[in-house]
Amino acid sequence: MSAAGDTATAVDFCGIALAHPVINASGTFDAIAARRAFGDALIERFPFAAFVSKTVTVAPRQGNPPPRLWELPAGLMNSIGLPNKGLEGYLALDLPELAALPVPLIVNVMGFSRDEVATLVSAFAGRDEVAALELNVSCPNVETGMVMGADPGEIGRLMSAVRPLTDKPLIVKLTPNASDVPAVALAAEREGADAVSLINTIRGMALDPRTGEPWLGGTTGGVSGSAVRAIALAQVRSVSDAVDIPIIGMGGVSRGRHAGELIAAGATLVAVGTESFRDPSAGARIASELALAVDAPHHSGWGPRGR
Ligand code: RRO
Repeated sequence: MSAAGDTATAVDFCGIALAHPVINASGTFDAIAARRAFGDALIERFPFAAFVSKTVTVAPRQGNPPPRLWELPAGLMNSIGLPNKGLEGYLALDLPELAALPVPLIVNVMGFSRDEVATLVSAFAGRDEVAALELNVSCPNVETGMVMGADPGEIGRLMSAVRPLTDKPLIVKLTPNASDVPAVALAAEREGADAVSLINTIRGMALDPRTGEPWLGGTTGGVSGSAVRAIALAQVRSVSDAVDIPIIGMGGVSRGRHAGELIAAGATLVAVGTESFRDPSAGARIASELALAVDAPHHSGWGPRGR
């Protein structure tokens, strides 16, 4: 059975109709490159119910120097450093291609100040191709030095600055590198966030065995994959206890069962990240596995957490 288009798996997310609850994590699936590699087969069997694009910043960025990846026994560590064409380049070159995908488009943006985030939100506010915006708040605010997503006060001020700029759903992508993630989620909700997504990667480091120096060009990196799944589950559960807005849960999902567990912990949607690097069609498989588990007469009891 295919999950796509099956009314039993359809889900409403902030007013956006989705065929099933599985989407991609930002930056883990290059739909433009995949279209070139797989042609129309990608469009006919698109693996996700919505597409979240890689983070866009106001100015173009080269990203971090290599090496950018380090494989872990149960995951991956990245230090990609936000390479992207910048807002103008995205609007001119990427948006037309991404708008042709057969699913709603969510654009992930990051600013290094509240003004930059406001510029990005305003730029997409009137674009009909864009269904929702995801605010990546994992970077330090250049004005305060604080990581925006680590501090409830920073998030509250950010949201009150950008909320009036658009009617589109605003999703705040929470960082797990914060002492009180539910408090950050609650501050976002109070100032008008429509949803939160979590977890982003967890800060880690690897040393070059020959030199003892940091392996990654960016010194530290973000850990993802199976290694973080239990942490994601705990954080989704604690954020679900704190807020009433929908949650996109992610972190180490490679099976329908893992998606079902995040939904049981309070997520409305589940995002697949690292697993898509191994298998670009993983999203479709996970959605089908999830649908089979939920539909089975003797399923193991996963179900939404009453939201
Ligand atoms: O580009 C990156 O290095 C990156 C980003 Br913006 C992010 O949000 N999470 C991550 O693990 N890497």
